[in-house]
Amino acid sequence: MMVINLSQRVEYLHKQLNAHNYRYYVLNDPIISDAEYDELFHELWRIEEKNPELRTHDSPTQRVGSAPLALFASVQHTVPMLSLSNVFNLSELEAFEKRVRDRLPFSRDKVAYFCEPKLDGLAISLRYEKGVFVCAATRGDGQIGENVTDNCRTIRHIPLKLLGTYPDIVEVRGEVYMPISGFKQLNMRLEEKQEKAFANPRNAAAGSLRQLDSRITARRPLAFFAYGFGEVSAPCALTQQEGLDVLNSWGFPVAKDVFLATSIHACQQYYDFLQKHRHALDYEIDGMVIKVNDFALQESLGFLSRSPRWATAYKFPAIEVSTVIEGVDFQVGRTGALTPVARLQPVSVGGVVVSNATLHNMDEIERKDIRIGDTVIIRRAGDVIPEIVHVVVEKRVGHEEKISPPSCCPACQHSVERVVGETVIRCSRGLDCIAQRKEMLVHFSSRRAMNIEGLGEKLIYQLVDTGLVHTPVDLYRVSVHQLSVLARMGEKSATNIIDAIAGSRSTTLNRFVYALGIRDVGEATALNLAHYFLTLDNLMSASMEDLLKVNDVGPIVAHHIRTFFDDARHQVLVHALIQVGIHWPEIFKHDSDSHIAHKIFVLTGTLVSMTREEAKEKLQSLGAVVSNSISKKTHYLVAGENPGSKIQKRNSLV
Ligand code: 3BD
Repeated sequence: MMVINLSQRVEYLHKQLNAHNYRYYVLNDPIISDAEYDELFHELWRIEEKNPELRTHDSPTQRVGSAPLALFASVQHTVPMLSLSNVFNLSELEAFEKRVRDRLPFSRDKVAYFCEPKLDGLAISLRYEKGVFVCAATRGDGQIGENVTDNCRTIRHIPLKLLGTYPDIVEVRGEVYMPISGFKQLNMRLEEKQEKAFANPRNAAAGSLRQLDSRITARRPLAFFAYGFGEVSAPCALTQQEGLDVLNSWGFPVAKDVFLATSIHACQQYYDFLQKHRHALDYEIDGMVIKVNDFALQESLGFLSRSPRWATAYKFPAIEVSTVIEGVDFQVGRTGALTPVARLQPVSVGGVVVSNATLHNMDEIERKDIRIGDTVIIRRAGDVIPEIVHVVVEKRVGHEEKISPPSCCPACQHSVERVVGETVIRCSRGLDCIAQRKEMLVHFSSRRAMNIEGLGEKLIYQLVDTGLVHTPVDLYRVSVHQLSVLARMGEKSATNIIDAIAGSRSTTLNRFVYALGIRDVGEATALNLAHYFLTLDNLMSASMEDLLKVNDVGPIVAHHIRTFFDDARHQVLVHALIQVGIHWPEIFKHDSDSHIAHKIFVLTGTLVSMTREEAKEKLQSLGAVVSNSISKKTHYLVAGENPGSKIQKRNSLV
């Protein structure tokens, strides 16, 4: 019975290696030498070489990466990955706390806040089924991310098998980052090989994680720390503090520099402390995350759009440096607005080379008295576009030039207009301006509009520049051959994009209205318009009076909608789009005694005949409200396969 002995030995080696891994990477306190570890590792390796049937995905030997992928698959997060609101000073922090208190169902003397350093890495979700690591996904847009399982398997800080006791399904949320020491070594290595170094640890972490070849990821010094839960098949903790202890007991590193504050002023003190000591840490932090500690209170606070009301990021002040303005360009946006952008002498701001800064509009230029040739202080906060804080007037030598508003559109040379009372300068040629056409197409194809996957900004610019595409209608006439020649891409990739364009014909009225890019008509307004008017014809022929009856539509938005549909070019465009086959399901008038109108639905699990997003759109078209989280107000819970924790929650509510 040789095989049974071997598999017992394999099991023993797994346990030993996992335990030593945990002591080394999580506790930072190894109890055996590297050589002893290597010996165990190689014993396992040799057994697996000779007996490949004993090599499992969660084996400690499977951390070296595997053959490159063609592309990352998408993963839909069963529980969305949220965003965090920001505060920048004590008074904003106090306002956050006031909102928390005002919303709590009963007044409390004390709300405890859990403070964590905010690591500057990449948010990620790790899924474990029966304790075995099965999937890792990037945050993406919070709903859909990329499958980076192979890459994450190479990160030693991520357990392949959970320790202790755990529910059948757990998703662990955390941040993949690169320690500063590892980042410096990596850059030295890259420079020796005359390869391009990374600007900062965050970029290095992103560049290393998003490698199609996970063998490259395996050689990068990535690390991980856990800060929360996604889908769980059973509740795991009652507070954030307890949650981190649980995560740690399963084998995850968690931040050590945390603090349980019993007042917002204690939060402020800890923030000051972190800011003072941030340079002593081996990882970059860009602020502190503050979370209401009690999970039950979190639950009752809920969310505001995509951010929890129970947490916020208290950001450190942005980095400021000085540079010189070499010139000003005007960029044309989708609605024709010309935005001045300063061309800067390139300068490194916190490791990132900056050569542009937005100037917002002419009023901003006048208010700050910004001139070409001026020395200015610029600021970059997180990932946002750098801004000019102020001019260093003492550095003026007298040759600085005032910036004059453009008299014509830089893209189409047509004259521009500035409406009295508005600060924005516009090119009013709409679809006849090449720049606006490009931006309209980018918006039209975007994920939340017609959702044409693979048709990005660069490709759209190429299609317009070569004259192949003028309006969205032309997209539906491009052939695989044209696309593959133009973009020098393979037949397969071109076919995928053409298929995506063709598939976008089947949509919803609200997506279509949003995709048209009417000024100030965002997703929410488009949905309200669709629900109110039910058909495109009704919307197109609606009077100002009718439009004003729609939820959230005021005189300005109503005017933009009317102006848009009064434009003969837009009427031609809309009809041509219907002609090429764009269609959507009919929306039924929701009479008030319909079963579905105004009812609150929550969807969970895998549905059989459609995706959750499709089901959501269908329900919305019938007048239902679809919510992400279940509460006492929920009318219907639609549960597919593997429904997860929402079912239990429901059972606890009925
Ligand atoms: C950290 C959301 C909540 C669970 C939502 C409260 C926004 C990045 O150290 N907690 C942390 C850290 C990030 C977090 C939450 N706790 N969300 C947290 C976070 N200690 N970095 N984030 N994220 C993660 C994000 N990422 C990319 C684009 C937009 N938002």
